[in-house]
Amino acid sequence: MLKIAVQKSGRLYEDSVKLLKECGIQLNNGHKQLKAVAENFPLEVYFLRDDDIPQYVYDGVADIGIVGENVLLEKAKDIDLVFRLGFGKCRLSIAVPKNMPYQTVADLHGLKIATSYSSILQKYLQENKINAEIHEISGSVEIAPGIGLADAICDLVSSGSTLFTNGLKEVEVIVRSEAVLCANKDLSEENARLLEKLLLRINSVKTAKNNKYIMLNAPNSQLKNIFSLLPGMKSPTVVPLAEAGWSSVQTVVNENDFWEVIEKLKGYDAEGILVLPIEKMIV
Ligand code: PRT
Ligand code: ZN
Repeated sequence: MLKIAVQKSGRLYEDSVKLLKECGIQLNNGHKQLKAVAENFPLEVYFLRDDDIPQYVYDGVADIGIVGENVLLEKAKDIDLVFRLGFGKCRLSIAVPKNMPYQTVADLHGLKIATSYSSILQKYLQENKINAEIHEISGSVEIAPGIGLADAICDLVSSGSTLFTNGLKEVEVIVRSEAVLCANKDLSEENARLLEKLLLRINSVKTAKNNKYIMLNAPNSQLKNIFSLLPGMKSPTVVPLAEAGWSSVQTVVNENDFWEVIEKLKGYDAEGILVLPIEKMIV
């Protein structure tokens, strides 16, 4: 039985549970309980505070966990980062009052910086040879300069609106973070095998999200040009249409290239282009 720790409530809870669901794993009860058991996969889910997850995984109380990379770095436990999950994206940044002149990192010399990430910040200051005072607080870091508790802050930022409403500007990005799957270094053979199985499912869910299935009609004279745009998984599927000289082409296109490919396809007389989401993709 594989044991996974996920956040009990907060920003990562919903996406973590959704990911398990998309992997075909059904849980028998919600996060109101400490523990849930999957009905159709040998998996037990523990709902915990995110800050505790690296320690639980390190101790082997949980075999794997889903946590922000920022927490993983701050706690610095000897556990493996197995997979970047693509949600919970944010950055850990230094911000100063917006009217403070700031040019380079050297301007942080002698400042008092409030943060909940003292270990990451200390490392960053050392690497940049900055002599600044770290003031550790556990929450509401963004109000520290306004109430005279600190000169600057080091906190998580996503949209930047919290900094803006508190009269602060972001001046240095220390790390970029997203939710990650982490794992104990000493998994039993059985659990390592279960983790492989789970990873195959996570991979297929993620790959599917990054790709779209395209169907289109095109004159046969343009097929060569169209194929050069569509790498597909191996090669596109081509089916002749009832109308002579025309074919239906079906293939998979990466989300990043999507609009560019569509524009070029139209240039090659493609018609009736249909775009469908893919639920799972096993490559
Ligand atoms: O109760 P528990 O201890 O489990 O939760 P928590 O309150 O410590 O964490 P939570 O739920 O706030 O965040 C969990 C994880 O989400 C973090 O560790 C990050 O990996 C990730 N994440 C992504 C964020 C943000 N985006 C984020 N914007 N965590 C916090 N914030 C906060 C930030 O601290 C600041 O107060 O949101 C505010 C800034 O947001 P913007 O959009 O105004 O820039
Ligand atoms: Zn927390």
